[in-house]
Amino acid sequence: MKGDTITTPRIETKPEVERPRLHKVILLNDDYTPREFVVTVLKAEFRMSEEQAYRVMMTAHRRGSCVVAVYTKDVAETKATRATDAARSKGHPLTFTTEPEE
Ligand code: TYC
Repeated sequence: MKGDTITTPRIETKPEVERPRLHKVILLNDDYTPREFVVTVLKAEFRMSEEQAYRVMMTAHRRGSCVVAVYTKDVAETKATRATDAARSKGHPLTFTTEPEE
């Protein structure tokens, strides 16, 4: 009918939770771990292809470090520890660290 206006109540809602910050897994260069071993660990622990793993390894080799992937904090820490432990168990100093994304 004329003059009948249907209005929707406007309720302002504020998001109460924020997305958890993601954490980077970072590959560090060293002078001793064989390149092929770095590639093997990247493929096994981070499910990378040979080509991806080779590129990431070479970036760390040339620049000193390379971001491998980002995950939630727990997953990033677990993967970095597993990958570093895999290297230690073969006597290599290869190290993965984590850091929060901005
Ligand atoms: N720098 C190593 C070498 O010349 C290879 C290497 C690459 C090691 C990347 C670690 O994160 C790394 N044998």
